[in-house]
Amino acid sequence: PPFRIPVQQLTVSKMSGTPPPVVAASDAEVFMGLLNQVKLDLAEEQKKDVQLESTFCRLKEVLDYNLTGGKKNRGLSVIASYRQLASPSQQTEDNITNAMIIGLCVELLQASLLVADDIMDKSTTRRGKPCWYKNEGVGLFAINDSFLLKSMIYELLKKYCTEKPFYVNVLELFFQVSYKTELGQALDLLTAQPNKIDFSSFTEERYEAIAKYKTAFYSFYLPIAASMYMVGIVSKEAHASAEAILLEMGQFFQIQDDYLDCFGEPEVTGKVGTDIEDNKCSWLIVQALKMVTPEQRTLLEENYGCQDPEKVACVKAVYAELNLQTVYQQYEEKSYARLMSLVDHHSTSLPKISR
Ligand code: DMA
Ligand code: MG
Ligand code: MG
Ligand code: MG
Repeated sequence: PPFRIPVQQLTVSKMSGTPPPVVAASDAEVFMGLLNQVKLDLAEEQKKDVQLESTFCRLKEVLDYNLTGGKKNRGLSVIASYRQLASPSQQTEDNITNAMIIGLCVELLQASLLVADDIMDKSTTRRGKPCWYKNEGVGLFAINDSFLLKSMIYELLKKYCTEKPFYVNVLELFFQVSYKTELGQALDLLTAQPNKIDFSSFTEERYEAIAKYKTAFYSFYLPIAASMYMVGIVSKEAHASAEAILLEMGQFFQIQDDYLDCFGEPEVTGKVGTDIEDNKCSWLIVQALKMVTPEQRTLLEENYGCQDPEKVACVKAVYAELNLQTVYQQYEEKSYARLMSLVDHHSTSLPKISR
């Protein structure tokens, strides 16, 4: 059959309208069960060197704190897309478990990135709890915890997947995608230097590059590409085709994230926004700069990128004057429709894949 981009697990959804179809509720449970398995593996590991006992205990805490409470969209995407891509003979329990392990690896990458991102963004809450580094006795210790979370990916892959034909492809995928994300985070930070308001760098092109590298590769391309490799789809064309549309979804997702940073409710998003304070090249400021009067631009220049809540309120007041919420809603409608038509287009035009 022609290779169809697995549409079911797409995690982009409009903020209005019906939610996207979800994966089986039991997947999330099995997923958490796997996390327990990983902790048991660590307990085994720990026996090999008594000196590391306290380190492994702590690592289990790091895992518990940072792998729970999220939506797990990225990890569950691996499992859902595996189910759609695998042939009936590939749908064995062993293979599905493998997909879950890779899904857990994607969640580990996400956890590692978020722990570091929250330090760099000076955020306070994540998934409705204090950011990991904000916890008593953690602080900059969290930097090493982020490294450990990432190393866990490779430990897991080694332990459960070395013998699999997809091992090297999936390994390289994680390396490549991590590198792209780190480049994206670097660009995000370079474009948001503290105490240096320079709106001339806040262009659409810069915005798109930041969103693509820091978010789209790891959140959208990675989960689907991993399951493509697992079922044996290795052709460059098939991956390029999937990548094109998945990166666009990633962009949509980051624009929504930027919108929610300012207009979302922390009770719903689980995090308090920091983009205005952090001088970020957010979608909102890029749109605002396209519409402002010279007076409004001056106001933004004087108030953007400061911790002072009054200054933040002043930026938000300019956003309100510019009706940015409506601008966003219009973008969302247009972009959602475009994505759905892209899915239609790509899912029928892709070449047949011989497995
Ligand atoms: C997130 O960008 C990107 C990565 C790689 C974690 P962000 O700082 O806007 O994310 P969040 O709003 O979740 O802090
Ligand atoms: Mg952040
Ligand atoms: Mg960030
Ligand atoms: Mg954000």
